[in-house]
Amino acid sequence: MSRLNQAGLTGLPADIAVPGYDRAQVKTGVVHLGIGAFHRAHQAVVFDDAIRSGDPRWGVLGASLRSPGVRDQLNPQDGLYTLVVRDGSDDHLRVIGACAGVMVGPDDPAALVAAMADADVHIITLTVTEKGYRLDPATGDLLLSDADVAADLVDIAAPRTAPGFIVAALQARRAAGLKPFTVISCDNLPHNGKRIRAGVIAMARRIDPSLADWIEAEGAFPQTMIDRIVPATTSDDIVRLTARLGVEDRGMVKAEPFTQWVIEDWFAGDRPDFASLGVQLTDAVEPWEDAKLRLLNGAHSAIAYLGALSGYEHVHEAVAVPAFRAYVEALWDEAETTLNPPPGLDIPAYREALMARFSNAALMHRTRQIAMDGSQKLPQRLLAGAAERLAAGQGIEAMALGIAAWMRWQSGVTESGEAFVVDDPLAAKTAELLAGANNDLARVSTLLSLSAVFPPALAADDRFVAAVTGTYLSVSQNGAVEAARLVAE
Ligand code: CS2
Repeated sequence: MSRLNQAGLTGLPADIAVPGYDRAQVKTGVVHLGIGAFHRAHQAVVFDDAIRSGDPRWGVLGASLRSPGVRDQLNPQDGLYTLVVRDGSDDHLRVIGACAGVMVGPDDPAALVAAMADADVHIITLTVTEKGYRLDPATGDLLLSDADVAADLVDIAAPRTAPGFIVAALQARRAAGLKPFTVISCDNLPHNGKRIRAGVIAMARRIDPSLADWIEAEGAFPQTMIDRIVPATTSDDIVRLTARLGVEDRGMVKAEPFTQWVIEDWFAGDRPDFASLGVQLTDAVEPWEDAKLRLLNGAHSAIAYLGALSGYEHVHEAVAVPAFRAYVEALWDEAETTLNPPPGLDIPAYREALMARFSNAALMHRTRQIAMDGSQKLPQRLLAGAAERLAAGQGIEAMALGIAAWMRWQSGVTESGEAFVVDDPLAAKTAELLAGANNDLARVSTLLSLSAVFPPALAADDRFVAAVTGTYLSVSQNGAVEAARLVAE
């Protein structure tokens, strides 16, 4: 089966949108670190829109910092891939042309640094997942104990980490008399811009203090809120698309219709006319970010653990269970009181839209995909809101159930007894802690000692401990569905 590529674009069925511009004229203005499905279905589409609207400066060079998988999907396809938007009726297909190709960091780190230091590059976007920032999730400090961070500090010319690549490229730009690029973090981290900035400056300071000063003074690290549900592509998705395209597209991504990008209005140099591309520019991203992390992502994580434990493979199946649906509403009732909604965000309408998004059966979003890396997600999705509610003297039963479900997930066995691999950077640590605990109370208490996840003050709060322990016992004794029903009633 031949692959999607530039030469074959004209042979695609007429109902498929293709790049209507001359790709040979497109310059690389963006380097994206961590080119997974989310970038391809979200930011790259905005850059593709920018190019379509007549500004060819915004081509994207993708980079993978770990494996060559995406390079092997996209480079044989001249960087082209299909965005499949699924709303439950017909699939809407569009071939995205913004991506010039993919480089793999570990193959030739210096080449990627050189590409990032190119004068045409104005923006670095990143989706390297929470753990890719190499920051302690609880304190936000650069993880000096991380072997790759240590290696970057010894040899920044051949970086391994995302902050390392940014520092190396900024060093090269400064030496060449260029301005810094704008670094736009697109991960679901609170204060994502501040975090990557802190990591980059902390690393730069250890390498060359004057470089750190320059980055502090001239760099721009806007905070962002990004939103689009992009489930991992399955082989079935590719087979279905092949039948539509007549060629195989191994780089395809599937997504829901909804998409949103809010960016803090802070840039070091050129950028596309974001406002005309549907991107919201604002001075205050935080209220948007909190609303999204605590409503969408908080419910996603809670429902992922509860659903996956009780055998629901996909999000839409889990939220169709009345107890889970009512529980999500109860969780939102709690989370809502911790928010300071920005003008333009109508929380009841947002909640209603979210439930409809979760119910999108065409997406087939796996609960186990969302369950990944929970130790990195819990703090911003559930713990921060719980701490704020406790400080205000409010109850946290629904939030506690989400946290307890994460704890129960660390056991690596579902309610029906199926064993699974806990996919989390702290999995070895949680397994070690749990091995020393022989009853539910001991399990909760040992997991609460994980200071990289639970801020010590919260873990020591009797109300927090009581709520998490109570809901954990309920999940363990009643099962996830009944535990959710009890919390929601
Ligand atoms: C999900 C997110 O996998 C997860 O943790 O909660 O990827 C979610 O789909 C996106 O943040 C939606 O914008």
